[in-house]
Amino acid sequence: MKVKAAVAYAAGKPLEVTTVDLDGPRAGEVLVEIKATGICHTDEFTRSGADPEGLFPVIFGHEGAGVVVDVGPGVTTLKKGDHVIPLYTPECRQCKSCLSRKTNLCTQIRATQGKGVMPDGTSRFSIGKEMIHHYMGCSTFSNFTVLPEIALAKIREDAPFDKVCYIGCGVTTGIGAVINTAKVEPGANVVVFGLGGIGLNVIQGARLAGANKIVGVDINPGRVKLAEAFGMTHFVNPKEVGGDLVAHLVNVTDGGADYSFECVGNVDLMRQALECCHRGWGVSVIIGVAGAGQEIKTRPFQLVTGRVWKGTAFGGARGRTDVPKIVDWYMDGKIKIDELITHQMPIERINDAFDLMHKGESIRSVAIF
Ligand code: NAD
Ligand code: AHE
Ligand code: ZN
Repeated sequence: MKVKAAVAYAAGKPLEVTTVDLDGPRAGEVLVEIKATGICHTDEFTRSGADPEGLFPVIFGHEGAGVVVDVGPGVTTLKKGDHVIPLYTPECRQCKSCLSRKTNLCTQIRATQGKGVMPDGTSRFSIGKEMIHHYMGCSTFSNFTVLPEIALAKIREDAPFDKVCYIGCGVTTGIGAVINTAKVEPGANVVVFGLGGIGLNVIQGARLAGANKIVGVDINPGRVKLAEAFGMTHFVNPKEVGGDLVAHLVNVTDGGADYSFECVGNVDLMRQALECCHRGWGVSVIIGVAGAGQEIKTRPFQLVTGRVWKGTAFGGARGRTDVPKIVDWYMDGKIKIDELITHQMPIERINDAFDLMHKGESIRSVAIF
């Protein structure tokens, strides 16, 4: 079938909205009509050329919501008409990782996903004779896409696509990092580096967990009002701190953060996030994705003296199990999403979303088909 998609032909170039050929679903696969998609900083990370796994030409997007329109042979858990959220972290419930109960990082299709193809090694997208890569197994910047059955969470039908698409990455990543990865307890002091689409969800997760001080760190003071509405109790702008930022944060948190979260993708901030943690027990969680070749460093003494460095992907969430519950939380008013979706545009104007991100004007942009 012919579909409408935003294609990235080369790193660093704007996307081009054009007509693409899409093959139907094969065994174990599902054809989904995407109704709305968020634009996450990770899309920009790969578009920019910083992603060592980046492949072109490609259809980006991994934060979508839509409706099942067809299923391939052998699909048993989904049917035409089901409402779904695509999962870049699938949940097969059979691989070593899923069965371990120690991680959400299902390994069933990770290798082919990283190569921009479906599990059988081929792409469903093409333009004429040219193959177009899938992205993170999702490619939600297309009005129709094909995914493996294990990479789709079935959600309730009254949930608005243009809001719950954000649960496909940012909401789940931020809240999940607090609840699943850090396991923040009531009364904890928390520091959040980066108050964008992920960091504000970390703040909302920390508030849900009953944290005491929730300290936000960002160089954009325009983030303060919204962050406070989401639960931030103290704001620190590194540009305004005279002297050492780590010492300042240790002071604000009465001896160091019980938990810190890096939500920017900057390796220098990752170090500061670890080092502002409390001696003996502070846990720092890396969420931000850093570019090819970059490395983190600290004095081993920081770990010898009890600080713990962790990371999280998709907030440690098991997508098919957890995503429908997070949709319920939103529908029941337990978590907020609408306020974070600052911009909406038709897919034809998707490049505006990247411009708004660069200018620091948006939290989340959502493109509508
Ligand atoms: P965003 O662009 O919405 O937000 C980034 C924020 O960081 C902005 O508010 C910006 O002002 C702030 N910032 C930039 N430089 C800073 C600095 N030096 N000090 C303090 N603040 C600074 O991005 P996002 O969508 O929230 O994504 C954040 C990061 O999380 C990205 O690296 C993204 O790739 C990553 N991410 C990871 C996962 C995961 O599963 N691990 C999931 C989603 C996103
Ligand atoms: N391709 C990058 C890694 C990017 C990365 O870490 N992605 C996160 C999700 S970010 C969502 O916005 C993730 O899920 N990682 C686990 C995985 O298996 O990719 C690189 O450095 O190669
Ligand atoms: Zn993302």
